[in-house]
Amino acid sequence: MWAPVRWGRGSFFGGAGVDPLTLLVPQGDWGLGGGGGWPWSPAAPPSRQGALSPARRPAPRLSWRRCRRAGAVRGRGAMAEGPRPKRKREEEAGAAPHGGTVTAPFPLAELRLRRVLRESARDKAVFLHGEVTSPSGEGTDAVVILEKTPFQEEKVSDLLKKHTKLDLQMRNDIYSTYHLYPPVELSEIKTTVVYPATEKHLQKYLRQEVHLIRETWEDYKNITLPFIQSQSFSIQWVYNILEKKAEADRIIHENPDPCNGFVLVPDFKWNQNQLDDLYLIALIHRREVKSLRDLTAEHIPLLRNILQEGKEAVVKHFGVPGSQLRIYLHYQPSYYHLHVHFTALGYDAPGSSVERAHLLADVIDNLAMDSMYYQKRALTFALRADELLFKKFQEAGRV
Ligand code: M7G
Repeated sequence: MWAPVRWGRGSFFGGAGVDPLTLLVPQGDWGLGGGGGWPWSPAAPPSRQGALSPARRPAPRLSWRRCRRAGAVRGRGAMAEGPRPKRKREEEAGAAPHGGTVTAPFPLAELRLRRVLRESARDKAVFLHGEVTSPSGEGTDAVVILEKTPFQEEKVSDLLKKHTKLDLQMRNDIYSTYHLYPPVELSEIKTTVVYPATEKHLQKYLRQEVHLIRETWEDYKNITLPFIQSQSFSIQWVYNILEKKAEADRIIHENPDPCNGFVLVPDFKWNQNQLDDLYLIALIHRREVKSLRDLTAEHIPLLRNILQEGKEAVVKHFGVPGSQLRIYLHYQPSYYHLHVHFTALGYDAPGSSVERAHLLADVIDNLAMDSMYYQKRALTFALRADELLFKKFQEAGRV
């Protein structure tokens, strides 16, 4: 049975620490390597190797709040911060949900399918809007993402030998195609659940017409910043990682410095079974930096640490050299707590296109040339037609 647990207001799992793939995969190997095999390392799963246990991790001596004060004396760098979002104030005041441990899996069988939000033949993924029908969750929206995972080289021979059925579809001369039915342990479907899902989550996954926006610094201050402060996704899941309330055993690397430190963890999108779609995120310890727009030269040491230490950690844990990594920030991000994406160069990761991804090395160079670079230049990004931010740009006559 599953317990009626609040998994966070508007956040993915909101710190529940639940492993979403325990929902469908009996081995529960999402992100944990259990039974997954680690072909690039004969020893323990790389995600665990060398990861500092909370006990071994030196306690930060300074608070991230002191970074904010240090930043605040730098004039415009502080201005870029703006007033604190309402939600953030509520979370700090203890109003936000966090921390609780969810022990039971999500009740997938009790989900009533409302609609298919999006489906992608190329990515072999489908995004569903469902409603939990069990008495305790009656009428609560959920987003469920089902995604076929890449093949794992070391399991391919098992697939050939242990398939349960092979049905001929067609044959023509030397060519033939079949339906192969693999055994359950070789037919994993990566499943991601957002529950309870907000309207904003539903919008995020709904296929929509998109438009390019060219945002000046004035637009940012007058349109985007007020919007972020009133609307953005909860970032409780980020605080849970930073405070080791969730995903603590998945940490690949940590620099505990409250001003220039960060935590590197496997991204939600990566099941860690194969390197082809390697995806990690670095979450900074300090809390007042929302996005690229807030960055000034003051943040260069932090960004350099992420670039340098992140690359070292990835080569150490996964054997992937820095020259095969795409390391970048999103603008606009979905979550306004600065984070950096690390993806395999050969992987066409969602969000790595020119209208969204900003290479970290370029960001550092830009800031070194001009501390106010990101408070001066216009930035381009795509918005879906039904997004509130798009409507705000429309109302302001900027689209
Ligand atoms: P983003 O650029 O803010 O937005 O990136 P995007 O999701 O539109 O790309 C946030 C990144 O954090 C994404 O790559 C997410 O897959 C990842 N992410 C989101 N959540 C809620 C979690 C989580 O709970 N744990 C981990 N490890 N990654 C997450």
